[in-house]
Amino acid sequence: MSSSGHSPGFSTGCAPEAARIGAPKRPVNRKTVPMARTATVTRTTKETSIEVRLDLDGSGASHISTGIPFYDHMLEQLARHGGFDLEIAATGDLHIDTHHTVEDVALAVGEALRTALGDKAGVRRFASGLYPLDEALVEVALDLSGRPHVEWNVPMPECLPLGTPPFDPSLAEHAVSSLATNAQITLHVNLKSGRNVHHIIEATFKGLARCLRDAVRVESTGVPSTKGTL
Ligand SMILES: [Mn+2]
Repeated sequence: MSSSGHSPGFSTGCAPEAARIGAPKRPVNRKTVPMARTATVTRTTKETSIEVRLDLDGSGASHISTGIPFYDHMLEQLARHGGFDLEIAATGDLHIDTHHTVEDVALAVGEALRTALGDKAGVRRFASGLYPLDEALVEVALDLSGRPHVEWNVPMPECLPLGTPPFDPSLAEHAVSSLATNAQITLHVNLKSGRNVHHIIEATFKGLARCLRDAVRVESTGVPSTKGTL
């Protein structure tokens, strides 16, 4: 039996001073209270107005409206294959072109990812894979490193912009790198093969989603870094 004074069998009629002052009125078992990994990001500039809600531990449900149908289609892939719940409501200066809206939505989603991940306690951290879509094959590897770094090796075949308003294929790199930069992840994307631009971009978003799903999975305790922080 310990002589610390905490044992209920060791009655002195009075608990030690430090134990009485520091003790919570209703003890909480932290292990039974899961941390919500969610974020809400509002981003407003003269070019765009964006609201993003993200739940990393969702069901893949999404409600996405950017005003750019092809981009909505890609962001739905992110939610579905990431296992996230994702809501995005964006309005932007589409009368100029789709560039600002694509970029700012990606920045907001990246910020939501970074915020929802918190201190990254227990996360798997690394993920990679090969993702096919018909003839297209894309390799994605990422690290929730806390250091934004993007290697994009996806030579896009000549292609007309996709959808109306148009999503120019060159915006795929801008979207993915903006997201990764604000999420503070290290990301490599390599096109292994592919001819259809829709397929190449969609395989990229699906691969990014699947890697994020794997990397954010909580599989232990503590921060997975010898530095002690990510
Ligand atoms: Mn598609």
